[in-house]
Amino acid sequence: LAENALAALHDEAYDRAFDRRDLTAQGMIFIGGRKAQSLDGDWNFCVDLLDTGLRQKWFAMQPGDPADRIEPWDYDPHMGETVPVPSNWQMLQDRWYFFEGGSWYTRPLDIEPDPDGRLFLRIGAASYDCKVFLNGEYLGNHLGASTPFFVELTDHVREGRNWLMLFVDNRRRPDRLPMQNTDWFNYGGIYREVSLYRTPRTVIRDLFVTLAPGRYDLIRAEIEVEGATEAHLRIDGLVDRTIPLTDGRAVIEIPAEPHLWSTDDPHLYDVELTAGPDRVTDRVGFRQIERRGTEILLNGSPIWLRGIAVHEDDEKLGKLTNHADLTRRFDHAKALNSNFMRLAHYPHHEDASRMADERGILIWAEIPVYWAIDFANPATQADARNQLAELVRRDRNRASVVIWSVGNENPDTDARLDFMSDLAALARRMDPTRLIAAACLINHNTLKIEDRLAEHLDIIGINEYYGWYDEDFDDLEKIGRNSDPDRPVVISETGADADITPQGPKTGLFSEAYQAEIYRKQIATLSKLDYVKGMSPWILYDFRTERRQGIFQRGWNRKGLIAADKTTRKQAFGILADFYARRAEGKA
Ligand code: GCB
Repeated sequence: LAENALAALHDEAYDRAFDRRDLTAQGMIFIGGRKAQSLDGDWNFCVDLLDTGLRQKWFAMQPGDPADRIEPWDYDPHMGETVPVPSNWQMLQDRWYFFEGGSWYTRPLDIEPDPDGRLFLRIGAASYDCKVFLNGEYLGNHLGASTPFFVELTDHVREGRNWLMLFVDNRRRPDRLPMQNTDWFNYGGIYREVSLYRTPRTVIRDLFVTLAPGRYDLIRAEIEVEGATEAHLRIDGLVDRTIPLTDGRAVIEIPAEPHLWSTDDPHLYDVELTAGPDRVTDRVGFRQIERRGTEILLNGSPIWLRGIAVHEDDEKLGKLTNHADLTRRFDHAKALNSNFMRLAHYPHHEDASRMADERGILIWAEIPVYWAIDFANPATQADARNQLAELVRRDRNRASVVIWSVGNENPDTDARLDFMSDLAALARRMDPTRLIAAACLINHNTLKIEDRLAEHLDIIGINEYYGWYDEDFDDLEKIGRNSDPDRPVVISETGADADITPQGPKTGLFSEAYQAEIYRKQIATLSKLDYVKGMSPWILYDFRTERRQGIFQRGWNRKGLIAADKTTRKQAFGILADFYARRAEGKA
């Protein structure tokens, strides 16, 4: 072992052996209504900055009594320190706060035999690169910090005790999404639920139900089943029909006039699909979201998006999401008189869009194509495409999700245009029923909204910080006048930091009063622009970020309307809430 390990230290091919990138959207199964066995709880844990575990093959170590060993082990995966899953290691121990690297999670898995069934492991999210091992066997590798992935264990488990090991690596790299440079905290670890699903041999892989584009009398269903020639679709009081499958697939349109889902009346239907012995369910709303010229239409009527941006971030929990945190978030959005939320800058927990479905809040969902990522790198592109595909497949039954966003503030190069227009096309192919957006660019020389990507989008997102990074507020008025976009603009970000702790200033930059003033001026200027069809100011809560170490920031971006305690509202909260109340009544 020692010799192998030494040789491996000099063998790059050895590292590449673990770079299969094969846990992708293709391996997804539909999980709605399935019974899951939770694998959450304590897992054995060890940080491994030097990747010793891969080279010493920790994943192949057999559990046993240390006293019986003939050589020393640097780590014992089967005993020792444990951490709770889900969690971010940064939130567990001070000494792990800035740790970026690989770490090992191990737990036993006791399996009862089921010759007629299949077994799938689902990992809700692991940041960023996750390699999966079972009983020493390498089963594959997933990239991307915020989307779920599946590993079929059927042919790999043995009866009785198995050992599951995950190597999770959050190192920032130039070819990742985002790359090294970002403005949110690089949380690591397995931070969403891990579950086991037992299915029959026949497996429903996918079910996408929606209104057919442009129609209110036609439901469109896309179905993918492995091992069946027909499936039966039921939608409460609307549809009850057996659908033939060709090669396990069907795309079908069925006459039906559903009661529409809207922000005022978020009506959901029970949906059930059976295929042989397999069965899944979902709760689905039906609505149209379209754009016409510079208008955004919800169920045919113009709508103005009264939004707020949010990160997945918490003082104590890190990137972990739970029901209480989501409930508070949506309560705050309602208190702002919002009808719209931007889930920045990566796919949030799936429960966020589920709650949005129930509470009637429209959602902008996005992938972390953020700033100057490695647009010319085909591996980066494959990673982005896969994250988009995983997000779309996970959430495309959510009526609340009206926008897929393919990027944020990316430099206008040819490589970026190819990369992002390809993502826009992929999103449209996978889902012809939603609008495509990105946070686009302003030409600061001509003072005009100008971005070659815009023609590939339905909505031009604009992040602008006039009064903050761009001091000359008059420029915003000029940009407003100089621009003449042919499609709707949503101000996807605007704002200013306010440190309301006792250390914070009382006036000027970083004061609460200054932030409030910026909101007043932004609202006054933006509400005069006809083509601006909504905004999602930056941001609901202060959030943790390594890049902000100024005296008023101290490790936090303080542009929140609410402080990091998620309780204390800053003045700007009320200003935005008043504006949205007037907007909602058609008075602003
Ligand atoms: C932006 C970015 C966002 C940052 C924000 C800021 O334009 O999109 O991720 O956090 O500005 O506060 O600078």
